[in-house]
Amino acid sequence: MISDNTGKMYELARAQYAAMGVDTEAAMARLEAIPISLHCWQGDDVSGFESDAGLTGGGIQATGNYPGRARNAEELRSDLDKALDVIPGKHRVNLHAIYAETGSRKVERNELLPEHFAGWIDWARANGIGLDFNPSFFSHPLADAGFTLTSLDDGIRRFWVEHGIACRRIGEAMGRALGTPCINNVWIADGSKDIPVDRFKPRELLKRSLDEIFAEDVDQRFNRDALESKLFGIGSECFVPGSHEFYMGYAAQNGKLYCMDAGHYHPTEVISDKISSMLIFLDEILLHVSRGVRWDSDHVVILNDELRAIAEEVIRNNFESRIHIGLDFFDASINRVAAWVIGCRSMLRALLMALLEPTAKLREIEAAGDYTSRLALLEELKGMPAAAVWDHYCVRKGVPVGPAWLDEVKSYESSVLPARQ
Ligand code: RNT
Ligand code: ZN
Repeated sequence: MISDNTGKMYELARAQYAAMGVDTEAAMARLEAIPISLHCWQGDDVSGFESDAGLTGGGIQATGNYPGRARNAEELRSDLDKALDVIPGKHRVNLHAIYAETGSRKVERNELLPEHFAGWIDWARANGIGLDFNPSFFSHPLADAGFTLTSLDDGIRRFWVEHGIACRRIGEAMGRALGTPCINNVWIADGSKDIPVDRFKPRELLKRSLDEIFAEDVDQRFNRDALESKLFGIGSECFVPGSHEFYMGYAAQNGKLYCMDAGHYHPTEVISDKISSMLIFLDEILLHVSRGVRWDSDHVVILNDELRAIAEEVIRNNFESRIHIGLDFFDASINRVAAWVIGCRSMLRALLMALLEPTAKLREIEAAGDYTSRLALLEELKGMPAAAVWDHYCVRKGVPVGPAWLDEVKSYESSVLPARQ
């Protein structure tokens, strides 16, 4: 019944877009080819499986106590399966080192091996999805002092360098096993709460540590290194060595990917405006699409102006092959499976809306200096029936239309989550 209506609505929408020079079929075909990397850590509040302590330090925090947090890899994979079930298209999953499966044995982070991710790799292969990865430089006694790759203690710094090296080998194994490069993202929480005297030394150390990590030969076809900058964190308000300028310079000089997290800049700065600058100097970048509310709060991504602007930059410039899109938020106050679905479906809708824009025509108008028409058309476009195309896309992809996905997630919640007390 619903799909009958979506079919009719789609035909009307298709004609309306065609009259504007937009091919809705081509838009859906392009959307289908864009994977979104779903961050596993939304499923368990960034706890990981190493200990019961959960997220400690790192300057980040998941707030809320909604029941049903995944407590182990099977639960987390089952939750991810549910989310992926109601998201149209083929996507990816982004893991952190703290999601290793080491059985009953404690394995130090500098000793982690690909075999500790065999369960994840098998699962990804069975589902036909790619994996991305992140070394975990937080929630660990050797990170408690607030410095890892920038530690003045050479033993501590060495431990974390070894962790970085171990994780690149894991990323390479994932990429090789799954036939799609693993984007391996380094983010450290290092920094200081109050005003430091020496801002130079930690940055020298960070460069040295990264050089040591990347000196190891790892196959670029299977593992790509990314570096994520940050402005501040909880407890590192005054100084973060891994700043925007630091990693931008490092990435440009060393041919690495730069990772832009939407919450990691000054409050009025937006990553949508940075993409075109980055891709003048770098081959590829990684996005951590997030939603900061007043600060880097990691709220669930929604279809707001900045999300649309990010999608427009990707689509208008045909940057799909150079931009890896990952999500990064963690909200423990709502159903965690629903959080993934809301964020991912919003990201896809933003991309589809960008794909439904008559970009060539808008470019012509702009080049001719007709800014009146540009503004008028951009506003009129907001009233076009993109929702009808989205619903139809969902039907074609065999996922629930509109809010119907929520019923599925709710029934999963009532049948599966109560056992997790
Ligand atoms: C933290 C960074 C980082 C983390 C994850 C868990 O501010 O955004 O990407 O969210 O690595
Ligand atoms: Zn991030």
